[in-house]
Amino acid sequence: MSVFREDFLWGGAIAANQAEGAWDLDGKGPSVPDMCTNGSNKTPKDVTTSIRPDRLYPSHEAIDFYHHYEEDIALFAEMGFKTFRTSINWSRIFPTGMEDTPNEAGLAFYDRLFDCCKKHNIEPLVTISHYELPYALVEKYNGWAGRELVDYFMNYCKVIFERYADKVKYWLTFNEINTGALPFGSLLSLGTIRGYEGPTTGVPNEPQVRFQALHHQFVASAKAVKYAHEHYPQFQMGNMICFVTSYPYTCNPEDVIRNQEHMREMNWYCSDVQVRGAYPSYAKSIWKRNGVTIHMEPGDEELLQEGKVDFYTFSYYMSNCTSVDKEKEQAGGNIIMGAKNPYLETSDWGWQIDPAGLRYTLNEIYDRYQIPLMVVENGLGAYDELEADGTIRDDYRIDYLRSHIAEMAKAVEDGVDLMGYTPWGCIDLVSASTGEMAKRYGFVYVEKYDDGTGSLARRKKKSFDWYKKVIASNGADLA
Ligand code: BGP
Repeated sequence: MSVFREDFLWGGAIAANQAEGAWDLDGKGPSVPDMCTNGSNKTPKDVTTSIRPDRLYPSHEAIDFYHHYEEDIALFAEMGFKTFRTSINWSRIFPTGMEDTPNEAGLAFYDRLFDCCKKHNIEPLVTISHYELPYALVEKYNGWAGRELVDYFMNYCKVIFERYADKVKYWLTFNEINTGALPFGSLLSLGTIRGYEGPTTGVPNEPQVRFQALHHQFVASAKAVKYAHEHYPQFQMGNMICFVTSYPYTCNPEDVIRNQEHMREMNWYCSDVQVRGAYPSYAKSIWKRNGVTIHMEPGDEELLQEGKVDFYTFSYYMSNCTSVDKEKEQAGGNIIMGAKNPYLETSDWGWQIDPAGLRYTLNEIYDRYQIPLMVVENGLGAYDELEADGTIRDDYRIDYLRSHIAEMAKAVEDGVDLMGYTPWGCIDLVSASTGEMAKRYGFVYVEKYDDGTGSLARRKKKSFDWYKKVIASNGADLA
């Protein structure tokens, strides 16, 4: 018996810059990820201020989804996808972000893509900005540090809302907006890297700039939500948080307090603004800790209140622990490190695998906000082996997904209103953190390798048929 809603949105997720390729085709301008070279599990990517002919830039071809989307969407349809999460590449629509008129060829691509989804009865779920700021906005304004970006973002939103009003109903404003509260966010999320060239681990980390830039994103998100509600009542507008649940390492009250601070700064700060429409009471203590003063313009507070999202979405890969003991062994993780949890195993990339943490997280979020939730990223980045007979036996991925879906079911039984589930990288794509192809998440394997070679051929992995069965049984059959 399925515990999930009858209209549960099963699907998968990708982002334009990690999949499309065609980085300079049909009028597209360069975006921040187009300036990032490849890295690895051990070596960080570099970001350059111009394109170097001797370097490899994985987003430039990626998996060439731009030319393979029909084949790929057909594969998703075969698995029974009800929804497909992707993003629109801002610099395909406005190559520098600052033009008066949009690039028709870019708009036409997404017409074809959404029409193709429709043909297969797949509902698009569109991230408006997924780690792909036009690079010209970095050069001119230091990315979101410039308040001007609010207006440029609105120009972009108005154009895509109007163009795709009949094709897209579900929208997310900014991918993992809360990464802007962390040093990592300076690069992909905020683009506050003007003039910087070097390893992505060394991008400028100025809390004053980050938190102010994040304020601009809050205002932009609220404006977009407000505008959508006023003009397109059929739209459902969501936020998107990189949720990294953290547990106190011990029951020492000092650990518990430190963990609470960490949970607020990492996970709650941004969604409190986007869901409740105002900065939370503890925001002042975060600003103080970071030595930050936020400059607000008249009307900002009203705007935040008027632009509250309709549903809450988040990525969940792993969990962490917080300890006041600086000597505690550390574990790696998505965007942020933490103390190593002795009860959990880790992925090949050191991320701590915690399915029960997803149930806990869903309950925590729903208790706080009581609006529908959706898990829009989850999955296992792993090394896959393409065997001589062409099969990829990814049982480890099936185990990961099975245990997370089972915990989602428990959360639904706990009372959480869960709308859908789109595991990350339903087709192999470029890793956001390392630029690798070897870190694979997909149900569909892509013959593309870290050195940029590969036929780009698509192959079904073992998990493909497994996920198809999960969807067909509305999550009841996880065997
Ligand atoms: C999230 C991003 C994605 C994605 C995913 C997996 O933080 O929203 O864009 O890539 O993490 O991370 P990675 O690609 O580094 O394995």
